[in-house]
Amino acid sequence: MDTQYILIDTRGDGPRRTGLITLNRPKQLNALNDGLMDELGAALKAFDADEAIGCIVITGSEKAFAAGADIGAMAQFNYMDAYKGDYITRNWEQIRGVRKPVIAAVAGFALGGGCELAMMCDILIAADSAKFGQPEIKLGVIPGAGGTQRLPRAVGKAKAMDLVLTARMMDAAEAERAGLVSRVVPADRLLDEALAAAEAINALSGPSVMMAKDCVNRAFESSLSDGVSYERRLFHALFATEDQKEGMDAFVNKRKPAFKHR
Ligand code: CO8
Repeated sequence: MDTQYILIDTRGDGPRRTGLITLNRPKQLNALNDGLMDELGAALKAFDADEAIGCIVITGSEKAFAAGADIGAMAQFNYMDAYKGDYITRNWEQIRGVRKPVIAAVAGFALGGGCELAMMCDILIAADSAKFGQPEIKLGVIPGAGGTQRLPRAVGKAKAMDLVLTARMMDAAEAERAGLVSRVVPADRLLDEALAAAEAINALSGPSVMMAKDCVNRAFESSLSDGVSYERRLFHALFATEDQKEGMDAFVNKRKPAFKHR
């Protein structure tokens, strides 16, 4: 796939590899324009469909994961431009359809749509240089790709209101304390840590990984009893897989499992 705004690569040498997507508009701090979002959507779809890929990592540059949607591209929009979604607002929810785990490896600015993109990922690993924020209010708008919904679910109402209403940035340590990110690592270790997490997931059973992701996401969409019941159904379903036989037999016989991802 020819790309202008992202770099696409694969990493790892096991039977399942990691799909690596690097946002690459460095001069604009990876501001998210239509071209970038189209390429990102297509790359995610291709990796999700590729049997040889177990996990996907999205990263940016040292200075910015992404400093938000492209403000220049939006500046002259009228209501119908925004509402019809032909530009800038299209393609933003592609990532939600990805069934394999997606890890965001965030260094530098993750602002506005950049923070929203990171929050759409399944695991968020931050460099100690990372800065998160939803500064849209300073532009006379509000977050438009889930920031007002995913941020309070991640950090609670108090901090979400603080960030969304004052537009202040939160550093990596505060983001970790608040529960927005799962780990903070030195900036020069960021990609290695994210790829190591991806490798660990690649070695596991594909069906159980996809169903685990599905179940955790369900926790945000359902009542506790519905979520637990959904989890129970998928737990039962995994007993129909070859990998469950292999995983449990390997444990009982004290050997390493060789998952077939079926
Ligand atoms: N859009 C376009 N260009 C940008 C953006 C952006 N979001 N952010 C930075 N740039 C450009 C700057 O214009 C500048 O370009 P140039 O060199 O040509 O002047 C270049 O990147 C470098 O930026 P700065 O010189 O400003 O660098 P600083 O280190 O001084 O500051 C900041 C870095 C603090 C990140 C600053 O650039 C900034 O505040 N950026 C804007 C952050 C922002 O407001 N983000 C929110 C955007 S709105 C949004 O994301 C809504 C998402 C809704 C999606 C809805 C989908 C359905």
